Amino acid sequence: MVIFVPKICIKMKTDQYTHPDHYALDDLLTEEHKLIRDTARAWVKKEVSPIIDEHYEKATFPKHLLKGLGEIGAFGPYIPTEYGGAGLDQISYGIIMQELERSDSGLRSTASVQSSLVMYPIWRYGSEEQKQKYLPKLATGEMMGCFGLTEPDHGSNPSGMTTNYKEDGDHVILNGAKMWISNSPFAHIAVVWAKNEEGRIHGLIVEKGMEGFTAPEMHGKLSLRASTTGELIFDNVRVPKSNILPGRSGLGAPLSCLDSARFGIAWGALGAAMDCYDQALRYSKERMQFGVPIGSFQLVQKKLAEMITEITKAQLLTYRLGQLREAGKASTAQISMAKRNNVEIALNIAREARQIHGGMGITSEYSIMRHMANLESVVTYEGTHDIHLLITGAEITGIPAFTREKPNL
Ligand code: TGC
Ligand code: FAD
Repeated sequence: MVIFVPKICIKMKTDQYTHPDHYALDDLLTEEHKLIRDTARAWVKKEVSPIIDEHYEKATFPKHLLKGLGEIGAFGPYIPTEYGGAGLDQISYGIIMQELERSDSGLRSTASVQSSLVMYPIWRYGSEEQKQKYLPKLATGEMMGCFGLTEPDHGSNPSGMTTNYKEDGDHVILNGAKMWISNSPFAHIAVVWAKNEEGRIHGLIVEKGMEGFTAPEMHGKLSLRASTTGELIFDNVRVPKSNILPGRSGLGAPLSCLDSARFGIAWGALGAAMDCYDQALRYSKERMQFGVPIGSFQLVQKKLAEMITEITKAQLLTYRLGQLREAGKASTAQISMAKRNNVEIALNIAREARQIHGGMGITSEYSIMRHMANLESVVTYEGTHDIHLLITGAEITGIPAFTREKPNL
C-alpha cells in the first residue's frame, strides 16, 4: 500500500494550522466573517505564536499585545461603533474568540473579560455618561477592565456574596473581597458586584487609585499561566454614586454578562480543539513507526476520526447558537450546553492529541499540553462543568437542583 504524505506536512510547525471544515461550514459564513477570521488568524500567527510559550513558562501576560487586540476588534466586537466597538455580529465575536484560543486560552480570556464582562455591562446597564467615559478607551485597550463576582466563599453560588456598600452622601462605602479575578492586577477599572443595604446586588465601576482598593496578583497557577489573575480587596473604598450601573439590579445583571462571555468561550474552546486536532493529524502523517506513518494504524485513525466528528458537531452547535444569539433568542441553558460541551470535547481532544504525539506530546514543542492545562481553568470558570449540567437540567425539568436542604452536621 502506498501512503501519500504531502510534503508540506513534513515541515509544518505548530503555528501553521489548517482549518478543520469537514461539513463545509465555511459556506455558512459571510465574506465579512471570513475576512475577520483570516485577519485575526494572521495577527495571532504573527504576533502571538512566536512569544506565547515564553509567557506561559514565565507566567506573564503579554501586555504589549493589548493594542493589537484592540486593532483587530477583539475588545467589544459587537459593541456599537458609536461607543468605539467594532459593531460586528455575534458570529464575528465567536470567530475572533476561536482564533485567539487556537493560540492560548489566556489570550482569549483577556478578550472575553474586556468584551463581555466589562464593556457589555457598561453598554447594557451603564448611564450615557459612563458609556462615553469608559467604552471608547476599553475598545482600544488603552484602558483595561476586570469583573469581580466570585468571592473566596462564594464561587458557584454568587447570590451568597458578602461584598457590600453603604450610602454616604453622594458616595457609597464599599467593603469586601473578590477572588480569582482575571486581569485584576493590571486592570484600570473593575466592574464589581456588591450588595446594598437592602441586600440587593448592584454593579459598580471601581477605579484603580481609589483609596482602600487593592488588586494583588495570585501566584502558583499551573493552568492559564499566560493570563494574570488576582484578588480585589475593598477596605472602606469611597465610590461616587455616579459609578453605580443604573440600568439593572439583582443577580440577573451579572448572570446576563456571563451569558455573553460563555458564548465566546464556547467558540474559543473550539479553537483550542482545532489546534490540537491540526497538530495530531499532521504528526500522524509525519511520525514513522514500524516503517509506516502512525496515521496508517486504525487505532490512531479512530482517535482522529472521533476528534473531527466532535469538532464538527461542536461547530454546528456553536454556529446555530450564534444565529440564536444574534436574533436575541439564545437562552441561558442553550449557552450553557454549548460552553459545557465544547470545553469538554476540547479537553478530550487535547488528551487524545497528546497521546498521538507520544512522548513529544508532553513537551512545549507542541501547544497541546498548554491547551490541556488551560482548559482545566476553562472547564471551571464562567460556571463549572457540573453547574452547566444543572442549568440544562433545571430548564428541561423545570426543577432547579442547585440547592438542597442543609445537612444536619
Ligand atoms: P437564580 O435564582 O437561577 O437566578 C437569580 C436571578 O437571576 C435571573 N437570571 C438571569 N438573568 C439574566 N440572565 C441570566 N443568564 C440569568 N440567569 C438567572 C433569574 O431569573 C433570577 O431573577 P429574579 O428576578 O427572580 O431574582 O440564581 P441562583 O442563585 O439559584 O444561581 C443559579 C446558578 C448557580 C446557575 C448561577 O448562580 C451560576 O451561574 N453560578 C455559576 C457562577 C459563575 O459562573 N461565575 C462566573 C464568575 S466570572 C468568571 O468566571 C470569569 S472567567 C474570566 C475569564 O474568561 O478569564
Ligand atoms: P466551588 O463553587 O467551590 O465548586 C467546587 C466544586 O463543587 C465544583 O466541582 C462544583 O461543580 C461543585 N459544586 C458547587 N455547587 C454545586 C452544586 N450546587 N451542585 C453540584 N456541584 C456543585 N471569577 C470572577 O468573578 N471573575 C473572573 O475574572 C474570574 N476569572 C477566573 C480565572 C481563573 C483562572 C479561574 C480558575 C477562575 C476565575 N473566576 C473568576 C472564578 C470562577 O468563576 C470560579 O472558580 C467558578 O465559578 C467556581 O467557583 P469555585 O472555584 O469557588 O468552586
